[in-house]
Amino acid sequence: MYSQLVSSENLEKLEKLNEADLQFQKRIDKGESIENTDSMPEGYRKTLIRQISQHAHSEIIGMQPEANWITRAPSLYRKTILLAKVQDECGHGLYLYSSAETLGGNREELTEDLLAGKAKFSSIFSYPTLSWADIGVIGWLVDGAAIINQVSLCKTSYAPYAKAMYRICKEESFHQRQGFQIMYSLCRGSEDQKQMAQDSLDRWWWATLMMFGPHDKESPHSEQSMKWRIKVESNDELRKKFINQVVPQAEFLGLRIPDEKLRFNEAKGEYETGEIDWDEFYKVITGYGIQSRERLEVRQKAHAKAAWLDEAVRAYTLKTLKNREKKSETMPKHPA
Ligand code: BYC
Repeated sequence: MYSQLVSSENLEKLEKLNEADLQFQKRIDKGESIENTDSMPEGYRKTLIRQISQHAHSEIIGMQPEANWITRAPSLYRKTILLAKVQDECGHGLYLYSSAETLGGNREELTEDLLAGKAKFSSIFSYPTLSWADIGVIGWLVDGAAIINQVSLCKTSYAPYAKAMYRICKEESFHQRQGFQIMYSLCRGSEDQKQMAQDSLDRWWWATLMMFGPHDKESPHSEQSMKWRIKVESNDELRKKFINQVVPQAEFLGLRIPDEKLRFNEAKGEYETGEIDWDEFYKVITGYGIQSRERLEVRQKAHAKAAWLDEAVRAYTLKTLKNREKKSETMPKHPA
């Protein structure tokens, strides 16, 4: 029902299966990895550039909600950890832009699309961080959800993306643990601290579940992306994994999941939940989240402020290349 609200390319049109595409599919079905030098269907390349660049944008925009708390971290110890984490997220964005570039994606154009509000970034970063506990919840739940998704993506068919995911996951697991540790401290602290942790979970729970994307039957890209093994597990499968993992963690912390319908189904060995507010999800991913506009404005300002640096790097690169050329012209030629 919602698929038509989403501006996505009609992959069926792109993918008229010819012999080369069939051979490509056979490689995928055999579990082979695809390198950037291999031939690939245009739809495969475009789908990857879309997904990888959205992922990169999410890492870069995702620095903002946490960076808001660097100056307000409750101790020097927490501040240094948070600083390192925010820098890691920037690094993740850079790995991912590089990975998109291996497919012919142009980083400047991808960035322009983000700044112009044409490209998506993860829905979760349109929500505000109102208290220190939100930093705990971001690490515990947001990074926790990201790990579930990204561990699965380590097995994606496109090798440079899988390699980036592998490196990112190692850092994400540290992020998740530091978030859980913040929550643990708050939940073992005063009544006010415990209340702050509960309030934060109440505000972030449903938004975190939305990170996995629409239900499989409403996800326009899933079927083809899974055929190509760009996605290895579906949106709903990953969401379920996440819920089964974090509900016992919340119980351990002594926190209540804000879902009256949540219950453990003994027969299936998994949790059942209430329904996500999909109207809210589509509002957020079309740019109408609480802070969607503000996140973009901050990014636009930062980009404009750093324009001089881009120019300086470009001028320096040009100068270095010219010097190298001059040097090679004056070098004595090797006798034939
Ligand atoms: N938010 O057909 P579907 C992090 C869009 S960063 C926004 O299921 P697909 C962190 C989707 O893009 C974590 N948009 O799509 C960073 C598509 O739109 P278009 C970021 C969403 O691609 C800093 C449309 O809805 N992780 O953890 O097959 C600090 C239809 O959906 C969302 C990644 O990016 C959403 N939640 O599956 C801390 C992981 N969900 O392009 C932490 C990589 C869906 O048609 N990405 N959409 O306009 C993926 O795994 C997949 O792209 C998704 C969506 C599962 C997200």
